Amino acid sequence: MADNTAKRELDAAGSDELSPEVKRAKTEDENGGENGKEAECENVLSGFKTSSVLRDSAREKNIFIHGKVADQDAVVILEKTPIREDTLTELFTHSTLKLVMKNDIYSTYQLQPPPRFNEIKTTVVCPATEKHVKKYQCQESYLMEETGDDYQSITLPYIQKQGFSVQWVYNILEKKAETERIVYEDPDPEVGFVLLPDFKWDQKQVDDLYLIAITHRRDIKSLRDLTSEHLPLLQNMFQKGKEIILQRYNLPASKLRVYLHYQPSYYHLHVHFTKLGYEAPGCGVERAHLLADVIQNLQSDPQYYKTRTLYFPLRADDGLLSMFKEAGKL
Ligand code: M7G
Repeated sequence: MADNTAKRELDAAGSDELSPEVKRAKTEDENGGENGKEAECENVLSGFKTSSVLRDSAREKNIFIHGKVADQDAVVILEKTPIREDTLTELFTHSTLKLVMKNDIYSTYQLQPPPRFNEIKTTVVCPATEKHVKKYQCQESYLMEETGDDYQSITLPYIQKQGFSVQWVYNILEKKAETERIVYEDPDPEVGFVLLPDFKWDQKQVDDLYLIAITHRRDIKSLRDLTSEHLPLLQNMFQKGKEIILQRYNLPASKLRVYLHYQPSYYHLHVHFTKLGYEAPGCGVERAHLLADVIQNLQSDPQYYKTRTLYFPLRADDGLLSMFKEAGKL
């Protein structure tokens, strides 16, 4: 059972102590966007044709589907959302109960709630590339070992040619998309960043809080590019990110897991802020590097990430894995 602080509804963020930036973000949220005020839109999925199920999980209550939307390849992710404590009274009052079985003191029911409690978080990638389809497919993975030289000779040329587009990141930085979702921005071109909800988070409860901080600098692809030159940037993101999350979501730093992925999917430096206790996809030790450790490592060795052997998982059909194989590294 999660703690009470985490269970607090996001409206609790209405504290008067909010900084001007955070207040601005909250006001914008109130005008549209979160907490059930989403605007209705055309149902782009009404003609969706399923080609295959890439992955599904009864435990996680989600399904990843590959298909077509108006002849374009698409990946659709459907995910049942958590049940919120603050909706329980309404849920119990307004639902219909159907008895499934009763035995002594035990009974099970099908509870049929009003439609608003039945929302399914839906993510659509369209047009989806083959790389997107592979990203979401259930696959065996392998732990790779990459020296600094391997990065230069194998990984770097590969990601320069084959990486996912980071257009969505530039759209955020240039205020062409998700503008109303921005929680905080430090506009400084050197140490500044934009903090906003990751699209994996529906923002209905802090239990699965997930924000990303995206740097304004566009010349840092990943952990591998970091040197002590970037310490002011990393410290600024860490410090301000923690402060804003405390003010807005009432979560102290001791409740946060703040990390970078290596390898990331998108090669534009960003930091993941997730709630400790929430098993966010990709938060395992083989992929997540705590920002606190990254900062300390760079303080003790300015070239730490240029020279260290780094380990990370790759899926069986990842093109990068083939490159490592061809180079006799697997
Ligand atoms: P990553 O470590 O590069 O890759 O993180 P991962 O997706 O394999 O973890 C990128 C993060 O950005 C992920 O947590 C994504 O869920 C998130 N993300 C990706 N896209 C395309 C978007 C987007 O369009 N908007 C937002 N807000 N988040 C996104």
